[in-house]
Amino acid sequence: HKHIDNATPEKVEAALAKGDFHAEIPDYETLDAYRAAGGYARLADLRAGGNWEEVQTTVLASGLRGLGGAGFPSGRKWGFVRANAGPRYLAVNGDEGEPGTFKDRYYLERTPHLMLEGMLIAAWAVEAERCFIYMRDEYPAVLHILATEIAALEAAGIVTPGFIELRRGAGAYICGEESAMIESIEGKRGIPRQRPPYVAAVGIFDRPTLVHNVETLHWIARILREGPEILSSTEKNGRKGLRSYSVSGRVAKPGVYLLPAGSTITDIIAACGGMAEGHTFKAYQPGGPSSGLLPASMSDVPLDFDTLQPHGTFIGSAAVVVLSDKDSAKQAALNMLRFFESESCGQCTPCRVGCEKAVKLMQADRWDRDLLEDLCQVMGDASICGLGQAAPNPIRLTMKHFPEEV
Ligand code: L3W
Ligand code: SF4
Repeated sequence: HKHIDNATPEKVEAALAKGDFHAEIPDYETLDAYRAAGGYARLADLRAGGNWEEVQTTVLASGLRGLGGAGFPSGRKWGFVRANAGPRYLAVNGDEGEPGTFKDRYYLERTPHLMLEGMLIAAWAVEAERCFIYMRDEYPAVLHILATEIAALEAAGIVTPGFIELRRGAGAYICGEESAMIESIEGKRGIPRQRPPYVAAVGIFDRPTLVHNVETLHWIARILREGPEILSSTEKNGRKGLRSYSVSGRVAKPGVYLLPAGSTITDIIAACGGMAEGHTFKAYQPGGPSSGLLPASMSDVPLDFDTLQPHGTFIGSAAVVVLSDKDSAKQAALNMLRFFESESCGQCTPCRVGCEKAVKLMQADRWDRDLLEDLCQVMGDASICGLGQAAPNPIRLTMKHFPEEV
């Protein structure tokens, strides 16, 4: 980890020019090491005569759901894509732009071939003709690792040259939204499309496209190697499976923690070695700024898909940020809306104008709660994509749980 901290693109370019790039990249499992441990054997078996529906049944049995934020049952997407005539494409969403989310980077910097084998298995399952990996440009070490390992896969004859195409994002949060990502892959400005049609029917260059998040593919490879039980056998607080929480903020040891999916914030803080010295737990963001803030008093809620809906929020990509008595919930919520204002693609009025208005209203000493609620209603109801639809969450939850601050 220490090798890539603070690694800016300039720093990496300079290191590349000097020929000492290796100082910047972490030790990771190369193709040789991965194959020596049995990697790509499952892919070879499937290509030699596997049944895609059996593979789909295994993935569904694990309970795996999309780990980019929405939690759509992963195996079901394969059927939607296959229902449309080829040629079909596959896209890996590696844009990981949600503030506080760094699990995809964590896995790619350690075991990139789990994602790559998962991708090739999914590509086999839907008979995709090409795979596009859309990778966040702010992850130069990951880009280097992927470029190197894709070349190694080609040299080993596991994929034909050109079958996998590595594309760099240019730093827009909205390009992590799947249809904006597809626009960007096509070489256009990344703005979300209206749905339906879903990308499973009309995706890259209007072809049926399977879109999976990096971590989803990582688990597909593991499920097929180790069995669906690696996810389905863990149970906690009535929830099944595992969740990779990206934890930051006022904890002793921030990082990625793989814990039971039914974990509460109490469990997560404990896994991080407790609160940072001198800080008292006050509030937490359960899943990115789109999920807003919950108070410390709600520390017994399992942080999983579906469990947060009754509380007006969601787990998203499990980006947990812990706030302490030294932090202001009001300032944190304002910061979240500033982020949305800056990252709104501007295509629809409720989001473009709504985020800007919300920031102005939230800068007041006392919030105009009625007006903000009105604005939240319009943004939630009438925005085209998840950015504008979820932007009201930090406003509403802060008014509900921290009324004394606003
Ligand atoms: C075929 C249908 N396909 C749904 C597919 C759809 C997509 C997936 C989920 O948002 C969440 C959001 C953000 N036929 C289908 C179908 N699909 N119905 O299923 O779709 P959807 O629309 O529920 O969600 P989404 O647009 O993928 C993702 C939240 O995540 N979020 C997360 C950000 C995470 C990052 C990151 O860094 N990893 O940026 C941010 O807010 O609010 O709820 O594939 O096509 N009938
Ligand atoms: Fe763009 Fe915001 Fe509309 Fe999404 S909700 S399409 S980000 S303007």
